[in-house]
Amino acid sequence: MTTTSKSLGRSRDVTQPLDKLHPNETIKAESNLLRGTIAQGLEDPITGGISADDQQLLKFHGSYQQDDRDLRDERRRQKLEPAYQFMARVRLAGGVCQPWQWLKLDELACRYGNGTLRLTTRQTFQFHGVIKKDMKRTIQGLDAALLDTIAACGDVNRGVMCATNPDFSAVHGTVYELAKQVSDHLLPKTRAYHEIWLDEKPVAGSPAEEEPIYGRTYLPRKFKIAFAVPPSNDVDVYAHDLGFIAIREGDDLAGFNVTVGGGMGRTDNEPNTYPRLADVIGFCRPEQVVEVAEQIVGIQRDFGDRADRKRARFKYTIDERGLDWFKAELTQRLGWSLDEARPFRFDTNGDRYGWTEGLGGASHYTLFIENGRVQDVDGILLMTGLREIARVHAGEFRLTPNQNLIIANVAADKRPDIEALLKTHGLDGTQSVLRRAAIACVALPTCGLAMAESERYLPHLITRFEEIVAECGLEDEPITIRMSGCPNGCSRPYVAEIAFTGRAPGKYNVYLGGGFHGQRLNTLFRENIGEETIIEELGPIIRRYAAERTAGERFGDFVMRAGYLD
Ligand code: SRM
Ligand code: SF4
Repeated sequence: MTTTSKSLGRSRDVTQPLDKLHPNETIKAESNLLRGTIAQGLEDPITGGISADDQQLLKFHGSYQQDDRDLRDERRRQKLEPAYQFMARVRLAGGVCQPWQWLKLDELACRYGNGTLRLTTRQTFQFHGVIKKDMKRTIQGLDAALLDTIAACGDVNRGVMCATNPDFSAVHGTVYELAKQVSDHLLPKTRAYHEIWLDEKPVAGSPAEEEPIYGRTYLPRKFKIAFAVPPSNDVDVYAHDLGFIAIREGDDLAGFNVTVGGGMGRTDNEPNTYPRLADVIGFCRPEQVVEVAEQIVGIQRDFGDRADRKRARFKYTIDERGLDWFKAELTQRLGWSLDEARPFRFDTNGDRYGWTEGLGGASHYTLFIENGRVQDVDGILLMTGLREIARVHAGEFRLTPNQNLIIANVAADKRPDIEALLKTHGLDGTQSVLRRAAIACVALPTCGLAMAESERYLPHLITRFEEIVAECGLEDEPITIRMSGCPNGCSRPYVAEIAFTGRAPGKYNVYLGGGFHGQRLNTLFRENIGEETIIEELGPIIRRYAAERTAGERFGDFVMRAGYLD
């Protein structure tokens, strides 16, 4: 069997025998453009799950079948099938949503999910714990809020990220519009989503459906795009398959430096999988962005590894064939060359908290949300407080790549109301600088790939580190700490100054020395260690940093200079 795909303005045939490729290629090719038997599986009352093939296709619809891992052993003992449930991820370019949409998301999470909303490291919402019979209602509820989950997961371009703080510069709005345009342009064209979830009926006699950008086997693997606006690298632009770094000329947007080949995922003990920082390959003008994105996606579609999914990300296509090959291929497809990359400077990949003054008299409040989980717990009434804020807020909400939330464009006359609501619900922010610079992936109990806790454990570990930094006077020093429950790196740990990746329950690999603004990968420091050893190993390094750092020296830079990683 062969697959055919076309790209804008030209057509390219890819001839690959499916039996030599990863089985997922056959599932995609034979899915009738992502329909499979998902619709039938949703109707099947015998099981709370769907078939294995449909689980692969479901990802393209923005959802994963999961099971509650806290209940796994007990259910097995009782000879019951696992407690199947679904995660649904909203596609939200640049992380912007309106207060009325927030209210709808909140309502859906309470009615069909586990009563929490999860803000992700790619600026969107996830629902957890939706059972099969409620999946359709959840997606229809999103549709009513003008939201969807199309291509939020799967082997396609995912939701496009965009620098968050709207007050950084006048160009921010233009960059956000471009991010949205790229996100929309690269959406799959199949009507499968509308038919399965929204009951759209296929129109009799309409021409055969096509996927003009992807072809019917889509991409070899997921593909991720981010837009950064210096000096903030909040999107961690070097961690994405494709990145655009805004370059300003005065108050105007001149264009973008283009970055390619970033990615975090790795597998322990498989050295041919590794995190990679993206390379800056040149500069394009704003009106060229969509074309550049489409052609780069086309290169990955045609040359990415479709046999070995562990090597199927774009970063490996680039390393296999070389950056020079890639640039020549891109130039040939574009019919023109990128210009020389232009100078730029990042200073952080973190968020600024509290109130900031925006352009045109509006202000913005960046609210810390520990590990992105919106819920009411221990006197911090995030879920309730944000619901109340959404009821009075006239601006918009912006989700940050650090799993936080900006209550954006607050008009001067509304600010006292928002301030009062933040206070009454315990959201006016007293966390340490260290805690605010930390992020953790979801991991247990929902993530099927987690080897150790992350979201549920990092807050406790941070408390241990808070004691150390307080003791040596580093309370005001933001050291980036990121934890992932497995080496896949959903919290982008490999660019953190201190990172933990799960190896087994209670055991982590420890990485040190990432660049403060995401510009340098960290290095493995210790393997498979538990909490007490972590504290014993890292405590003295932090104390020495407090005593010996030079002016302005970041923790990651110090660790390198002091020779801990030699
Ligand atoms: Fe991720 C798989 C959660 C951002 C790299 N990621 C998963 C799954 C779907 C587990 C699975 O495949 O069964 C996780 C669902 C857990 C759950 O219960 O919700 C999951 N990833 C997340 C989120 C929710 C983490 C978070 O705490 O915010 C993030 C959702 C982002 C979004 O809104 O789209 C999330 N994942 C990332 C990032 C960060 C980024 O993109 O900026 C990465 C590293 C960058 C990259 O892709 O290289 C990332 N996730 C992975 C990988 C490793 C991919 C690889 O190249 O090897 C996997 C595993 C896979 O794809 O096989 C994965
Ligand atoms: Fe799951 Fe691993 Fe991603 Fe954490 S890093 S959410 S454990 S896949």
